[in-house]
Amino acid sequence: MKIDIIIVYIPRYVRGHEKNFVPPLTGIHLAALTPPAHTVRVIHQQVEAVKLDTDADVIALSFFSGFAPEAYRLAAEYRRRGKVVIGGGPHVTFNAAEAMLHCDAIVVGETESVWVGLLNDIETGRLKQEYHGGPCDMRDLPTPRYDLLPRQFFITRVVQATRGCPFTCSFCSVPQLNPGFRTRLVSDVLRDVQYNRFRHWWQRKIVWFWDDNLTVKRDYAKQLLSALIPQRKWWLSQASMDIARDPELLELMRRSGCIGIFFGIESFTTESLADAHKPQNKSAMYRNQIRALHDRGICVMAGLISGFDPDRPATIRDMAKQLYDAGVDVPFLSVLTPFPGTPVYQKYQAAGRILEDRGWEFYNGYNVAFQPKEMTPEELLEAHRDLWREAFSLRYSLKRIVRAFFTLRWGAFLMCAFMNSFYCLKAMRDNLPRSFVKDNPYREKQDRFMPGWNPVPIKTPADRLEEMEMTK
Ligand code: B12
Ligand code: SF4
Repeated sequence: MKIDIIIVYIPRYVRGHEKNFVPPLTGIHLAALTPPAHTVRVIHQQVEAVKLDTDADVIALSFFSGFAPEAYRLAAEYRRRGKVVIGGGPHVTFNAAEAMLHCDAIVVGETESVWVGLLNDIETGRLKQEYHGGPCDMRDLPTPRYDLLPRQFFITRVVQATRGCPFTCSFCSVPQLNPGFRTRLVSDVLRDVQYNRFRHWWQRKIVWFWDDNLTVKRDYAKQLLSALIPQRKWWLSQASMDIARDPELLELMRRSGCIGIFFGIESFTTESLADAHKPQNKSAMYRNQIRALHDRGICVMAGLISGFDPDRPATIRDMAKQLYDAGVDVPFLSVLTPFPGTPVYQKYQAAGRILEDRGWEFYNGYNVAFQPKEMTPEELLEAHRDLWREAFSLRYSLKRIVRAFFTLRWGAFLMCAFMNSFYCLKAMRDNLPRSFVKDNPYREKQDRFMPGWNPVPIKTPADRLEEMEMTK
């Protein structure tokens, strides 16, 4: 059987990406789980056009919520061409009834336990509409099919060592999506780390752990990092800020080649951190916590979210300076999004604060899909765009690069310089995050670069409900 795995994507910037940095792990992992009797291809819509006329028998679509409209458009096209369409991923997991309207079958949850059975069911004509995959025990997971990655991605070795996170941040679906905290055998992780058939030296050198929170179990993390030392790699991952209090772990991170850690800082105000259910973050400590990583030459990437209940336009705009002063090397700036499966979704749903006239395309991390407390949705969007422009202005980007030159180790500096230049170039070219509201202040610019671009009629939650009623 021929299977096309498509990682669905809608450009999140008005002019798309100048450079495609890191690939998703999902497609090449699913491909590795697929028995060799099948022919499998992985298509990343972020970098390559999706062919509707394909010789594949099965189309597997993986998508985040913001890309659901495009996924459903593709599903309809493929089903019209007689293909079997399977859906999976975070959006499908929390919107099973909706996804089943568009796909022949869906997988809710983690796929490892059901994927091979599902493919057998297709072959024997017994495909069910819904499969439920429980949390995988992470034993014997194969090395991802790196050989199937397209050339366009700059970094290629993405690895997962653990799944899950014990925290319960209000905006995050990980605790529901990947319950518990599970680890792979260190020897299995090393096998992926040792895969070296990549084209460029930096692709062989860099390991990007796509974990939710790599350092949760300290014993495990220390064992893994000790095993990494002789591999002489440069690695990056996500972790919580409490690692700054563990000098033994920090030292192992340095020795094993850590060049970057992503912290979910989220906000600088105590009230907003409380609203985010993130009491473990204390803004008064950010500077020292970040310094603990800088002392080991490690680049600090940080996620900041605009739109918590106590936020106001001025507190959002202030973050450009605050994040620089705190020592952040590379900021990632999102708008609070009530993704299904998160506590914030339930809260806004119950309070009638989800904006019912906004479709899933608003759920891409850069748009407003809810009624903020202290401002209008338009004010939130505008404050975010101002923050984005200011944080990635030439002045701040250069300041961060210069500071990194004097603080970070070589690999970490390169990473910091590359990522800041990437975003600064976007800001200089006015390549802003896309906005979908019809009267958005950036519409004119957006339309100039992507004339008439709108792959599907925008569907609202009310339309979706109606659709479901009709098919009952
Ligand atoms: C790594 C990661 C990233 C990376 C890589 C992105 C990418 N495209 O893969 C980066 C940092 C770039 C990123 C960015 C974003 N991310 Co992210 N990310 C993750 C993270 C931590 C791990 C995903 C992963 O690789 N898992 C390992 C692989 C092997 O498994 P998997 O993808 O989970 O898939 C499993 C199942 O879902 C299933 N499955 C998945 N697809 C399919 C398809 C089929 C057909 C089948 C059968 C099964 C199946 O099988 C897999 C194995 O069990 C998750 C959290 C999480 N725990 O999932 C968030 C997560 C996926 N991200 C999320 C979000 C919101 C974003 C951003 C929008 C954030 C932002 N504000 O900008 C951006 C979007 C960027 C983009 N390119 O689209 C949300 C998605 C929520 C949603 N409902 O859509 C998550 C769940 C975190 C959260 N906040 O709740 N992200
Ligand atoms: S945002 Fe990070 S720390 Fe919070 S629950 Fe999600 S993965 Fe864990």
